Amino acid sequence: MKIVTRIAKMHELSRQLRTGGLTIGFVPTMGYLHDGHLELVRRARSECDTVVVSIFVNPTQFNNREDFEKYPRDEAADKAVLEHAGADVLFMPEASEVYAPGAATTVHVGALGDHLCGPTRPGHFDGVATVVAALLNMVTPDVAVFGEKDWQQLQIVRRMVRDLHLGVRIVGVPTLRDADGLAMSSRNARLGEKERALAPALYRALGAAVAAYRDGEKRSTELCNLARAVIEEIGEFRIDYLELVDGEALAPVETANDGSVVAVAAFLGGVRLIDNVSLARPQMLADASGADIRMRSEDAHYA
Ligand code: PAJ
Repeated sequence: MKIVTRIAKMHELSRQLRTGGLTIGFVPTMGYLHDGHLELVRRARSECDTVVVSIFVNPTQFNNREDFEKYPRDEAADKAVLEHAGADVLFMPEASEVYAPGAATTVHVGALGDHLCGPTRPGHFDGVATVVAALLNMVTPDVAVFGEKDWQQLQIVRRMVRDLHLGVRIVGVPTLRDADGLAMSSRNARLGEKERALAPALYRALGAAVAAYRDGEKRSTELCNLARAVIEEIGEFRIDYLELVDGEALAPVETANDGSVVAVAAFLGGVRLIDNVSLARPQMLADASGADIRMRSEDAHYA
């Protein structure tokens, strides 16, 4: 695996690969890699001849200095894991080069940034879109792979690529979960033992909404109340939002349909966790009590 840190080198390498007739699949990350990230790497590998993974903890998408500094990092482990996963290039640009002195141009994402995580994280999605646009220009991939775990981010990236004609194909990958249903996340490492045991309630809550929708309940308020009750029963969460939204426009909907997504963000022991599930293609079956959670393999591999 090649390690590249300079942007000019990355440009040169991409040019060489393309001249050699090879396609490039790109997986942008902030490191502290887990199996969810590796699923993206596997997908990039299945789509393209070469796989570039970037690790860059992007300062402009954090809402405060402390959250940025506390973000977990483990460069040595990440390198080993990527080597093992068969990534061809690890791209780790320096913040001083990504944001050169005097850098002033940003991407503003518009209305998609106003919903869900937007109100609690002002400027976050502009920071994400700006760095993703910059990384896409550095790597110039044919395909870029993102996780559905960050549903809003995925929709925003898709829209940006379309609006700015960036000429890259965006591929979304279903959320990878631990056996108890908790969506894998670098932030899970910050949960204490007790919180870690409680955290899967988020997934059970989404499961309760999905189960009710399948049983014919279409009223958004009812579906959200059912999900909210599962989380509130635990007593340890502070819910930021729990909403049923249109899967593309991200605006709340009153009546659920197959294009709806139920999404949640909640604080648990100082850690902000997010999760979501699409009503049309739920990855799980769960009853309202959470007693019956099974991964459905045919759902786990939709395109
Ligand atoms: P990061 O949180 O490191 O996530 C990198 C990619 O991995 C994102 O596309 C995310 O959706 C995906 N991912 C995370 N957990 C996942 C899971 N459990 N299953 C499937 N995919 C998962 O998202 C970012 O970094 C940054 O915002 C970034 C796009 C790199 C821009 O800085």
